[in-house]
Amino acid sequence: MPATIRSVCPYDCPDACGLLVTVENGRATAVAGDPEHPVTRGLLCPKMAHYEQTVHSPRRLTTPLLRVGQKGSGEFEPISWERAIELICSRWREIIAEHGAEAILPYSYAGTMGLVQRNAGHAFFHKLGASRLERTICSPAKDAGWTVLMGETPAMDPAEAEESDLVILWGINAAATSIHAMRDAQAARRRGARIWAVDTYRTPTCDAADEAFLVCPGGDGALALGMLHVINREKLLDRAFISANVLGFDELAAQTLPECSPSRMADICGLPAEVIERMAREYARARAPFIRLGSGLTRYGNGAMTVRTISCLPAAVGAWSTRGGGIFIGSSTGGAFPLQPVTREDFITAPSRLVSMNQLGGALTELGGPAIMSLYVYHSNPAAIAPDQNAVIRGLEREELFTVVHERFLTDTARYADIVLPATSSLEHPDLYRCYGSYHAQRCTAAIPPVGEAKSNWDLFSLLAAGMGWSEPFFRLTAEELIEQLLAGENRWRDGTVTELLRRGEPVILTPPTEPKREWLTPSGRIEILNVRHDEPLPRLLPTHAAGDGYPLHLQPAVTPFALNSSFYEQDDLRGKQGCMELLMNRADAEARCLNDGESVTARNDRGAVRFTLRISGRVPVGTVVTEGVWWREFIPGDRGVNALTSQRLTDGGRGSTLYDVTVEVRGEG
Ligand SMILES: Nc1nc2c(c(=O)[nH]1)N[C@H]1C(S)=C(S)[C@@H](COP(=O)(O)OP(=O)(O)OC[C@H]3O[C@@H](n4cnc5c(=O)[nH]c(N)nc54)[C@H](O)[C@@H]3O)O[C@H]1N2
Ligand SMILES: Nc1nc2c(c(=O)[nH]1)N[C@H]1C(S)=C(S)[C@@H](COP(=O)(O)OP(=O)(O)OC[C@H]3O[C@@H](n4cnc5c(=O)[nH]c(N)nc54)[C@H](O)[C@@H]3O)O[C@H]1N2
Ligand code: SF4
Ligand SMILES: [Mo]
Repeated sequence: MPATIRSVCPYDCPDACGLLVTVENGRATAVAGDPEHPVTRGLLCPKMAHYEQTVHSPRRLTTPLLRVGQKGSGEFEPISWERAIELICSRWREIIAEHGAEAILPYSYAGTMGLVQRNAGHAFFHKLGASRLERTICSPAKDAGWTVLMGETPAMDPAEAEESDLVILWGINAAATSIHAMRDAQAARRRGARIWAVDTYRTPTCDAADEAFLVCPGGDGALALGMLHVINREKLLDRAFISANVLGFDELAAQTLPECSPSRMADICGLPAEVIERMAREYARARAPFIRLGSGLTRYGNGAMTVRTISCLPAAVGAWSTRGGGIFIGSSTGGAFPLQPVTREDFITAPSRLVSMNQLGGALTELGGPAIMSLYVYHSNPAAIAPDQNAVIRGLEREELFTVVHERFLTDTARYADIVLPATSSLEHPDLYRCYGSYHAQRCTAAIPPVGEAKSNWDLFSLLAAGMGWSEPFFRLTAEELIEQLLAGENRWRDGTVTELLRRGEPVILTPPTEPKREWLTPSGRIEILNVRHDEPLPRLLPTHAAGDGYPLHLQPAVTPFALNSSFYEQDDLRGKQGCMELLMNRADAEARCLNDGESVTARNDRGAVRFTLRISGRVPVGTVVTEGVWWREFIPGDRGVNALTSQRLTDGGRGSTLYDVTVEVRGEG
């Protein structure tokens, strides 16, 4: 008899959907969205519709592997778990004796978002004294920019969007990356709202919007300043809201805005002055304008400043005081489940050095004192997803670097490993999930036994701790016991009833401890457009990094609806929907370079050269080229993916990646 088991989507997506998994004879045979989940409401994205094909893919790794060929060749032989653990621990002991523990670097990110499995290595590496990884690849500039203005103010409830009359999807490809936000926007539209999309090319989200505004990459700060200029000039401000809630609007108006006329901002953001004027008026006159801010526009040298500048808009027009109005950058539900019982910062005896995950290439090839001698990768695929792929691969090719990769698949990174260890999928281990697109949380148990000899992140760190001869009882806890520690005690986010529902595997909605949209958790208690504690007290125009690089085309390494970063390429059907690794280019740019549709082209800059299939497309404006997805090397025409073109430079706040801040030139092969 098939059983239906509740689970949670583990991927790095804002939505953490509730799943119903059909299990027959220990195998998952179907996956559906949980109709009773308050946010999912039965709706899954195309990626997860056949998750069983990922879980039971013939490509799954099923035993530990030892490298027998050259690094990168992908030649391995199976070994036992005992031998694998013994090889790893003995090599680490040697490295620590010779170079110190900081010569070991863990690298992990978001293969799974479960609170136990995602953070399972922290305690182990803290105790080892290894270098610490700064996990900043995604969008820390968003939080950095928000915090300058809003301090610790929690996010509003994004479901309020349904009550807005103007929903602005700004730098977010919601139709692909946040389908429940798209659903909420469409619900608002059925009640009369308009939807705007602000992007750099015509995404499926732009198609679903009433109006799309295409800006130059990194130009949104200029757009927002131009709008603020008009709102101020035409007295469309909410003066009562500003005097009660905002610090420094007059300083902004006096010092920054005079320089930001729509005609000047038009040159930077690429939208005509009259469009900026119209956007300003319609935004200010909307009853409850709602901005959903994505991550795309944050991955630039000016990303944090852009977020800070856009976040001034709802303050200027008092959007916060109406239901449905405001701006949502992501929910921060971390307070509901403090992670110390899992991450065990108390195991740190002396804080070791921090290495940015965005600068892995530099760390592996240039860092001294001590050099990195061992890399332990789990639930991440840095050879594909990290910027400056050529530097990363030069590092991974170092013969003396001892690389261990814990993975579900033989990824581009696993191909460079000395030892590969098979990982469970989310259906094979328990965990507790919260999310960043809403306020729900859910706990789940394993739905099926491990595939082959796969082990979960946590179980593997228990084995490694035993292999190192450590006696702490902590490392002998089970994942279920750790989940229980995270759930223990009530806090201001969840009372006893909610915690009990979590224990039973029910999806719950957490309640932020302070009331969003009423209290501003900044030192002054106001929205700080003027923040005197910051190096830049007022928002202003900042250039991008790539502006100075001297290449003519902006490159957008954007996402596809049919994959999630480098995940899901194992599913043939999903990969088939993507076709091949394309470069989308406007006809005018193609003609100027004598390039034809379908032709093989090379995009290059100072960091690398990447082959694509050219797709001439009206979706991209002149001056911008786009590629979607982070392809596995085995499926691409050349030997480098798009990240051979991206750089290790960091954002202006939050030390984030600047993956979208790239320029290139493109040539045919003929
Ligand atoms: N299908 C799918 N879903 C995903 C992912 C995926 O790879 N595929 N990835 C997941 C992860 S890890 C994350 S962080 C989220 C990210 O999800 P989003 O927040 O949607 O971020 P991105 O898709 O990176 O970028 C959003 C849009 O910003 C645009 N953009 C780039 N630069 C600029 C700019 O300067 N200005 C403006 N206005 N727009 C710009 C891009 O073209 C893109 O369409 O999605 C998650 N969900
Ligand atoms: N060009 C380009 N580069 C990008 C992006 C982009 O849009 N374009 N997006 C960037 C962003 S926003 C992010 S967040 C990063 C994401 O970068 P990553 O977090 O590295 O994400 P994935 O590429 O999905 O790789 C996750 C890996 O974890 C493995 N995995 C899944 N579950 C488990 C598990 O339980 N245990 C173990 N050990 N392994 C598991 C999967 O098989 C997969 O290979 O990429 C960044 N890089
Ligand atoms: S990837 Fe996102 S939208 Fe798709 S099922 Fe998972 S949580 Fe839901
Ligand atoms: Mo991300």
